[in-house]
Amino acid sequence: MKLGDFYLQVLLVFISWKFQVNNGQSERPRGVSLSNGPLYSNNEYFTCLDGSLTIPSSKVNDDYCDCTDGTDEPGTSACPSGKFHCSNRGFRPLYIPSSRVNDGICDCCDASDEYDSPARSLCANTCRELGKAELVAKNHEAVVMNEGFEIRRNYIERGLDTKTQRQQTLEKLKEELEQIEQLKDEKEQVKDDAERPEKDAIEKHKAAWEEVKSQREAEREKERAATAFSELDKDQDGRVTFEEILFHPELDPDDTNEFTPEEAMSLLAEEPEVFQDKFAQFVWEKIKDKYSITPKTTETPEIPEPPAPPAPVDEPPKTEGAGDEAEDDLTIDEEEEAAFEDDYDDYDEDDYDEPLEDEDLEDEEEEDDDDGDEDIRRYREMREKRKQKKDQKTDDDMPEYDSYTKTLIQIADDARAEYNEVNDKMKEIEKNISTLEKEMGVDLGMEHEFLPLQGECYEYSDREYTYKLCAFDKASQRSKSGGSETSLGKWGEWSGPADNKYSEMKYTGGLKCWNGPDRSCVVKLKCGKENQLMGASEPERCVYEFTMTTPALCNKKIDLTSGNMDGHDEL
Ligand code: MAN
Repeated sequence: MKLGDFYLQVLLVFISWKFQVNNGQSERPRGVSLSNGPLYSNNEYFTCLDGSLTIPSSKVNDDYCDCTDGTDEPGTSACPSGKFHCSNRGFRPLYIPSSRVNDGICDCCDASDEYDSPARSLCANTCRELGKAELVAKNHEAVVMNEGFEIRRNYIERGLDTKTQRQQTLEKLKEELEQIEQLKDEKEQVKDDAERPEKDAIEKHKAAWEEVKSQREAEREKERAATAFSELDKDQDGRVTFEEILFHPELDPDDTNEFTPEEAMSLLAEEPEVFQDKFAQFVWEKIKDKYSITPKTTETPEIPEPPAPPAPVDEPPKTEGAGDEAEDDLTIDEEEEAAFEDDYDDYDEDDYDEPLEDEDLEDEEEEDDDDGDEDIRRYREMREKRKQKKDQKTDDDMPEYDSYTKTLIQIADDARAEYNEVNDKMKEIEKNISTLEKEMGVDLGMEHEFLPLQGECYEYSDREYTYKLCAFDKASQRSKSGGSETSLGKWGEWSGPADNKYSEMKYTGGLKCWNGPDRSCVVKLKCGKENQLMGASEPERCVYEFTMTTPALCNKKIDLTSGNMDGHDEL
């Protein structure tokens, strides 16, 4: 090679290193975009793009960083803040940090970032394939968008219809509420009017009963005083003396071991002895808490003959309706009792106050067959039941109301029932109004297009959890290994950016995270043919992110024939 040729060759390599040639049309330094090309076109000098310095043009891409903004080295990795532009013809142009230039890794699909690296031969130009794939994807998106757009149209119709319907229903409910409120007031008046006399009559009845009870109690107290007097009057001479009192150390007023005559007399109103009247008047009150009246010993009644064995088994059973009429409505227990009474008519039940002892029946048991034993046992059970029943009703139970009071109670009961019925109806209407107003209060999109999602729930499962979104209501998580649902938040608001507000929902105030915030969830929405949860993740602890597709967001109609897939908003 001649010396001249050699220099020419070196010059060409240098030029190709510094510049890129675009279709032979314009030359601009390597790593500079077409639009920035003119800024580098002066052959003598170059001014850094931030205006901070002007340098000779020969210093552009000389692998030495002069400009603080890195613009003098767009095609080398000399400037830390430099940016390399890949044209990526057939795909999308791209800026990469110039530190990635010739680093052995292919960043640009046209391989232009590895122009002077051993990896150059390994970096194929994949821009055309990527461009094609992107076109297919865009085309698919456009098809989905157009289909979703039609569905959205339908959503809008439904949304607006429902909005109108809801408004009408709300008005109707409010009218109904007004009417029922009036009716409730009327019923309340009737109830109050009925309850006043009822209350008076009941109080009167109770007061009379209290009076009777206190009279009875006074009577009993008098009897107890008389009994005590008689018991204390040891010699039965009609007087209780302090000596007789001294026989009862439990009456010692200061509860010491020594019960003195003075103390005994102090109980007898400072007298040595008292007659019954004075005892009842002054003494009994002082000692009644300490003195125990000797319980009466009741005589053991003679045990009557045990019941006769029941009728032989082969006796024909009583036919239905054969008994007297009152027996027809008896319960099983009562029937059983009545049958016994028929069998043991001769027995006076009061003679059986003491339970029969087994020994008393032994002889009988020996003689009787098994049926007889069984009957005796049942008879005793029946008698015990009756006794318990009797014990339940005592003299201290208030007697039934008189018929006038009963009528007043009945009238008030009826008025209460009518009032309650109207009141319940009113509450139901109020509840319906509140539910409806809550539903209507939700922002369902500019054209009500999100209405079909309201009240619907969607699920997504990963390996560990099943996530659930009930649109405009709540988000939750349930472990696949069991356990209860964890709230990830309740409907909060639309949280997309100002120009795309309806692209993101926010659910807040979920179950508190241990040592962390209340759980919350963001739902990122994008256009799709169906309402479907597509993913769920937890980018930060207890902060969740769902992705979801919905036709409600397919708001563009794309002309697939024009090749321009950007679409336009339908007005
Ligand atoms: C549960 C789940 C998780 C969450 C932890 C936090 O296991 O709700 O998603 O990260 O609690 O303790």
